[in-house]
Amino acid sequence: MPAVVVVGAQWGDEGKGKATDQLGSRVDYVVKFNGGNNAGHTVVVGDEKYALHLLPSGILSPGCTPVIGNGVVVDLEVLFEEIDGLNARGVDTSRLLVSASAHIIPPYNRTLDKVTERFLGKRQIGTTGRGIGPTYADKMNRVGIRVQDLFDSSILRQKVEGALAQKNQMLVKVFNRRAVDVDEITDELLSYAERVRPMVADSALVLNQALDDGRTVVFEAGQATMLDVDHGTYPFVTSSSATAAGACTGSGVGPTRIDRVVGVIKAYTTRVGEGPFPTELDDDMGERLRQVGGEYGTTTGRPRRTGWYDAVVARYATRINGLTDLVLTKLDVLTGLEKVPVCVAYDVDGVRHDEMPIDQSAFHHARPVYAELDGWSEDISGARTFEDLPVNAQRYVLALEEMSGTRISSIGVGPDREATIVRH
Ligand code: 2SA
Ligand code: GDP
Ligand code: MG
Repeated sequence: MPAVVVVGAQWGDEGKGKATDQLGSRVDYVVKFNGGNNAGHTVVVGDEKYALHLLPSGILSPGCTPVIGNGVVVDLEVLFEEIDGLNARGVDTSRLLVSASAHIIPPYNRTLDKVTERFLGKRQIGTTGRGIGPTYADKMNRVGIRVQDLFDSSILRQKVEGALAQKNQMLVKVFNRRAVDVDEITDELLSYAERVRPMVADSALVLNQALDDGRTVVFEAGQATMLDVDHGTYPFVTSSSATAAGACTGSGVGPTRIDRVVGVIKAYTTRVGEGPFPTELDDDMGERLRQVGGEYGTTTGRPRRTGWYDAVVARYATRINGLTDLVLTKLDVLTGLEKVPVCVAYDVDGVRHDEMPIDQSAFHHARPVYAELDGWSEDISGARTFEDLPVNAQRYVLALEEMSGTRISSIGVGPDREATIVRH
């Protein structure tokens, strides 16, 4: 399995961190290709729990080289906080590579993210407030600042000045804020230059050469299919390409080199932030899933919205990403339920839709059509083979596989690395 892309098949927090970490010992490079420190990946190793935001999950596997690709937006303060935090816990981060072309999240974009949300009022997105949207907007608007700009102070100053020419107008006139000082920002960014310099690489070259040499590379997505800027529930999305194709643009590795695309999917569904969510449960059952599943944001601590498994979303994710495998997670969270509803189609104003409606308004009106599957009461956290699962849990997995259109190659039955059933 030389080049494997790992993506979220729902609205994020499916357990991508654990899925990537599990491939760990067999992997030479783990590449983060989109997003920034809006991500939160929890990896549990024995008694130790790690919450990673900006760093790829491969950082925890000795011998694996973690790479921050060109498609990522980097908050330098957070980068070093995270590195220092891991070093203090004895994790070696010295192999980390950072693309020279990755964009930097300047401090003013954190401010703009938060004030824009406030300004949107009822139409707010529910962002993580980390400056992600404004930084990708700068990239597309060609006023972004890249890692390589840190090594030429006069170019850096010019770029900061260029970006602030527009932003200061907005901050002062629209948001009633103080103008940001060009020199202050330039000096702050320059203060990270020497520390970041040894990590900076032509990561596309490194990764392509690694694949030429037969090495294994995992491309780890942040966020998920339904949060992708093109294919998600726009405008309630993040600002990057979180689907499999993003692995190519965000790393500089061509699509012909990708061998497998793994979609990570929960046995139910969660979403953080605003936006449509057809199977959402606003009742005690929703609260039960939140409590048993520990559904609170890894980055912001926000309670996640919860609901049943949505096979329409699963089929959509299969199609958009060209999935070869699904990793089903958190099956253990459903233990103890008598019946488990699964959404098989939508009813949109009296019309049945077996596939995702083409327009957002219809999706906002979509009401789930449920199939009720039988639940199980036995503790499954110790199951390590498919046959160890109670028969109704087996049937649940097989039904999801059938409805979703991709083979389920592994099943998570607990947060630990070991709490996994590998089928293929
Ligand atoms: P942003 O900050 O611009 O990317 O926000 C835009 C939308 O994307 C959603 N988003 C996420 N959804 C789930 N998990 C994410 N990461 C953290 C986690 C979230 C947290 O792992 O728990 O801690 O709150 C993530 N990052 C972005 C976000 O909710 C907006 O809907
Ligand atoms: P990511 O953003 O996709 O990496 O997911 P998060 O780390 O934000 O959220 C997933 C949460 O589920 C984490 O707390 C994981 O430790 C936990 N987790 C992952 N797989 C399983 C599983 O199979 N069972 C249970 N109970 N928890 C899991
Ligand atoms: Mg997460």
